[in-house]
Amino acid sequence: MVSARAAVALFLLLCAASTSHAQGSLNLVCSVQAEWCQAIATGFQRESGIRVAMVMRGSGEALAAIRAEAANPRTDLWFGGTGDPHLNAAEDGLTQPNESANNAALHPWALAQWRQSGQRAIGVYAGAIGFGFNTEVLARRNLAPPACWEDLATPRWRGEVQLANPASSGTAYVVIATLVQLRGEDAAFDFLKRLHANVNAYPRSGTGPIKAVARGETGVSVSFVHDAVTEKNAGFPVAWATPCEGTGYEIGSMSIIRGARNAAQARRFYDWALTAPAQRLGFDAGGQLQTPSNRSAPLPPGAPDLNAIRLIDYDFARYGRSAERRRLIERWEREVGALPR
Ligand code: S7P
Repeated sequence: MVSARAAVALFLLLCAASTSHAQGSLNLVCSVQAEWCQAIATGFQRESGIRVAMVMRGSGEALAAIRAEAANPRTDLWFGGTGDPHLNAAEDGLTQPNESANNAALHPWALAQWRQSGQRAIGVYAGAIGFGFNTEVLARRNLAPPACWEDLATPRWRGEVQLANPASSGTAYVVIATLVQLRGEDAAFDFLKRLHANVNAYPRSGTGPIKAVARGETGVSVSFVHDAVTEKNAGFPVAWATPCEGTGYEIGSMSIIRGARNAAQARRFYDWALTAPAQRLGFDAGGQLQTPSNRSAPLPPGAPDLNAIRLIDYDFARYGRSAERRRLIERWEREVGALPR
């Protein structure tokens, strides 16, 4: 015979199952770190009753997957990742316009991304590019921390630098676009070729280089500086600096996929992800330190303050264009990535 307690448990389970069935489901592609992705999937599911199926992909890889399934989209919403690929997706008609009542709560830079993309992508966080370095490795090798872009191309950094591969990584594309804006295109490629001689690996994902720094496998990385602080807070001997000449930044974004099968659920997630409590989850769950786009969401403790960093006036209209991104990545592969080291 079934006990009263077991019967109640079964009843609650059936209620939960039927609620989540009634609320439907959401297929999410997530381009931030694993702990944050898990936290938004479970947090939203708990709050809405909508069943969330989530896969994680870096920004460049998420764009490629969304493009590949455009005729028959399996993904409903793309959360996070650098802003340029979201702008590419908007331009190429892979995502759809959306307007949230929560737009009113956002910083101007988040709304600039929304306007720029024809209302198809919205900013959820921001972060600046800089250098992450392993203080113990540098001390052992008697190297002073890099202060300027130009430092990294000098022979003393030979074999000590990591940067992600721009063919797969949105982070690395922000680096290239930043250098082109700071120096002009030919001078930027000349710098990237000189830097190439110092690079020991181009990992696939944007966070690969700072994780290699944390493990002491390389002295320095070109990374988002918030990721360097995350590694430091995890106990690794990591410090960071931003380049004296100025640096670029990302508007980490969110987009609803055109033809999404679960469009109503995607819009509900979109509204939720712009709220201040949802924007705390990256820090609470995974120590992530990007600047949130909701003005009421506090800057996480220890997060780099973007107002204190010399940021360039990043031209998202130009460098977020599909043809420009493709052209610069192809040029990098031809003129830099293919060179021997
Ligand atoms: O979550 C940390 C972070 O640095 O990773 C995101 C991005 O997906 C990295 O993608 P790639 O592997 O394509 O470079 C950033 O948006 C985010 O700040």
